[in-house]
Amino acid sequence: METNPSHTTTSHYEHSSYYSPLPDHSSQPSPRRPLKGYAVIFASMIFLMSLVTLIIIQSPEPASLEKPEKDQPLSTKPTSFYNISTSPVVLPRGVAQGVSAKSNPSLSGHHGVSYNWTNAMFSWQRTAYHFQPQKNWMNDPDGPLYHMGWYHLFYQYNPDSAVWGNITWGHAVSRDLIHWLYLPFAMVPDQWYDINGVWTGSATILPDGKIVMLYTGDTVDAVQVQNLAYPANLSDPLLLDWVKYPDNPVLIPPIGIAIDEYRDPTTAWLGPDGKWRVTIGSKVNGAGVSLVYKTTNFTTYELLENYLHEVPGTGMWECVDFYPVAINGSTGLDTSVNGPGIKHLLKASLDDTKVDVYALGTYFVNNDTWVPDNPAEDVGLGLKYDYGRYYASKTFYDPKFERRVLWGWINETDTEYEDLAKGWASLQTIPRTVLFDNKTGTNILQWPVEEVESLRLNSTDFEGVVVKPGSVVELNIGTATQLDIFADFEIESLGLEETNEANGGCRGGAVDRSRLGPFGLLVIADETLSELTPIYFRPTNTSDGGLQTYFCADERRSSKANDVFNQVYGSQVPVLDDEKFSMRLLVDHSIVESFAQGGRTVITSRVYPTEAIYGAARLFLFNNATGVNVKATLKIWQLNSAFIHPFPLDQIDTVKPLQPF
Ligand code: DQQ
Repeated sequence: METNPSHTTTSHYEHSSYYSPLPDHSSQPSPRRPLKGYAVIFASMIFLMSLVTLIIIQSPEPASLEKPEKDQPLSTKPTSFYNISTSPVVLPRGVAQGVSAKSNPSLSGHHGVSYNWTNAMFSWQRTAYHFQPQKNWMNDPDGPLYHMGWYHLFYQYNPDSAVWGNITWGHAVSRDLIHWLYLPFAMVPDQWYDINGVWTGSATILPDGKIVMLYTGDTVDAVQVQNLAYPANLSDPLLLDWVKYPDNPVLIPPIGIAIDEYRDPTTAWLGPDGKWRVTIGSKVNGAGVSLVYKTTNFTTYELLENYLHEVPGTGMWECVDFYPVAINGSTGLDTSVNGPGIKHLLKASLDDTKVDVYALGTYFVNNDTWVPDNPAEDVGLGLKYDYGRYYASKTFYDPKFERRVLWGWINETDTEYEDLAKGWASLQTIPRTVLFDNKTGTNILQWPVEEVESLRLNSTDFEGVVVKPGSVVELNIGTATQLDIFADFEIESLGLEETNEANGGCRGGAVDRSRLGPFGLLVIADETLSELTPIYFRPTNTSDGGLQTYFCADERRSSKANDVFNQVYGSQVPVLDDEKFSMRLLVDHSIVESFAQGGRTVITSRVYPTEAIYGAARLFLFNNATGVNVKATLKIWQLNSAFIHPFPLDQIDTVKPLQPF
């Protein structure tokens, strides 16, 4: 990590009037556009433009990111569903049916929309390149798979409403994980064993190409059971028709497991004894546990005496995922791969706190147990996939590009009354590849699939933009609602004495100043900074002379609306000695997916601005450190919208792409 001034890069701005305080805020720093062959003209233009267009709102005071009256202490409670109302008591939807809370009742306790939302505001919130259904409610991704040239995504869906209930499997297909075509529902709740909901499940591709789908059904008596389904016609690339096994359920809660704490079977993996293993999350005496079954035919199963793993105090484990990662390698691994040079990742979605937690460790196939590398960082005690609004994730192995791809559900933080008014709720993240981080050896790297780059339009470069302590600098990129942002930051010490930085971390938000931070970007901000979402680094000195860095997202001033949840999210991120502080952000209207240090720490933000929308949404750099200048280099692409529409099934006979390629 570079903590000393960098003297190697000379920015355009260092020789311009960049540091001159301007009388008003009407000008902005000019972007540097890569126009090959016009470098001289371009440089002159930049110089001239910089004289008139640079803006720096420079002040000895902290950058004005937070109005004191809006300051709220951070809660250490789960990110949602707390302090919602005292009168009347509103039970989060889903809890009564033996599953986790799904949407937010009214914050104020009354059954109506409390902020004066307009249709224009609601329309703007809908994303342009993330997957979401045309209307109504969606939650977990289910059974993602690749088959005959098509990626298939199934998802928990309510065909009737924008709140959780009547859960059905929605189905969509894509050639590239970005552009999607909606298909008819794959499975609806129509049998005694799933009449209360076709809940979450996973796909297993057998060596002969057959597809096995295991899913949880909520029975007529609200018992959680596991069911088997398979495609009616494997030679149909669209996998339109699904057959539920006539002798379902194939698994019922075993003795000692509560009937409503037994769900979400994983993709199966094959052991050296020729038997498949499946693991299912549950809870025993407050411990999150993962039961293991062996099977040869997916219709009959043997329950193993031991758990794959358990962690006391972590509560019900939903949506367990279990897969190998290569210690050295740039490709993903199919789920059954095992042997030297492989670690196994165990992920659970914690029902109590609504976070997806994981740990890396070793899988012992002789007794089907998994042991974490670091018991202090066991599942639920250490790392999260994503420190923001993110839940119920699931991976699959993509044989086309030999990669493991991770899907996650981004839920809403407004109220369900607003979701009903919008007519939709929730979306999926941009799919992310998962690799072991062999530089740190302690975490995975998540990165948007490269297909998202096909959405890139024009780009703008900024090089060596110096941001002084207490400054905000607008980045003049035009509309700032659909972006792919790469930003590197270096810090230049001003030689000030160290301050007491005992309270490191994200807790105090973007206004919590210390010598080395925070600094970063303000996204989805309006020109007057009345609404903004800082995504930032906050390094602090450690007692041994090193640095500890946090990566954070502060949503507390993201919206003027008083009926949406917003808080500060974030966690530590390793920044190695030879690394700059680097972040990549995918901005898509009300969603910001933020990746620090190549995807070591990830935060998904869900924001509902009222002013910083449409053409009023802007992008800024900020530096709220007291003792360092920050030098930022950025490349920012505008992103196109994705094509996400119903499949033209009436043209199916003539649709060429049905042929695999
Ligand atoms: N969602 C499903 C359950 C799962 C939960 C129900 C996680 O199978 O445990 O919609 O969000």
